[in-house]
Amino acid sequence: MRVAVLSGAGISAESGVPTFRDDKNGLWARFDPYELSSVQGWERNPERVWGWYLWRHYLVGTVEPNAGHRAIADWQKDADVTVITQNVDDLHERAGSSPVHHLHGSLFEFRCAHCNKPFHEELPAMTEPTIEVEPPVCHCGGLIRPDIVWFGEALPQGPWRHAVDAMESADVVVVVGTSAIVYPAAGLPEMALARGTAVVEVNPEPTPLTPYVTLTIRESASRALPGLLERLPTLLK
Ligand code: BJW
Ligand code: ZN
Repeated sequence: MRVAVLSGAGISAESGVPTFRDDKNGLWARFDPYELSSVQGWERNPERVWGWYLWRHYLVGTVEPNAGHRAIADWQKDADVTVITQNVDDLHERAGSSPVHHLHGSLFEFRCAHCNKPFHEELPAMTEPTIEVEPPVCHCGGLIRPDIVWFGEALPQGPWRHAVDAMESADVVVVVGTSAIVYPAAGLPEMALARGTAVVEVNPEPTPLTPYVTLTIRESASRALPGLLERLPTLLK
């Protein structure tokens, strides 16, 4: 059985990484996440955006993958499983999944916002959240930014191609922990459904995708994913 997994922030929530739309507690809760993750937001206040990403970069380094990430890595040992994630953390990789196709970039890669040159220098550790921090400056004078896909930016071609191929060749698509509202990623399960492929949604809450999927499992990722692959043939009968 060929399986494609599309994950979102919900799979990392139980590891302690706030989801994109539900982070009501952090220092940045009073700011609009759409502003913090857009080119306009960066241009208006790069110090605030850099502070937010530096904090999340630190935070992700302090947490561990959970049973949901580990279950998917286990599936890859026995079946043909393609992992596509919208997440910018590295928890799928740390759980043992390989390869992982990151549609929205990585919290661990940086580049110049002006000349695009990758930036490999060590970053100052932010062990306490700090609302505004000066970003490093490239040799060309441009500011260093996270290599993350912000609103209004194109997705990286390689991961996108892998994702579309996976939707076209999968026997079943498992969509886990995403609000399914950010395009073009949210269009991937739609592609599979249009081909008649079974789509299973794992999410404690309904999403705009829910009415169209083949099967909904309204549980958290860490409860639903362990053992799911073995149960799928029966569940989809
Ligand atoms: C649990 C759980 C548990 C909780 N277990 N589940 C129509 C078509 C195409 C595009 C557009 C369109 N309309 C508008 C657009 C543009 C825009 C868009 O989609 N906007 C929408 C908001 C309407 N899209 C873009 O701008 C994209 N680019 C683009 O379209 O480019 C065009 C272009 C082409 C050529 C040249 C130039 C341009 C880019 C989108 C980039 C998204 N980036 C972000 C931020 C960066 C990463 C970061 O900093 O984190 O990526 S936005 C943010 O949303 C982040 C996420 O990856 C992404 C998806 O969020 P996700 O993962 O679904 O998280 P949440 O928080 O929303 O949901 C969590 C879910 O988990 C919930 O459902 C919970 O219930 C659940 N959950 N606990 C399981 N334990
Ligand atoms: Zn530069």
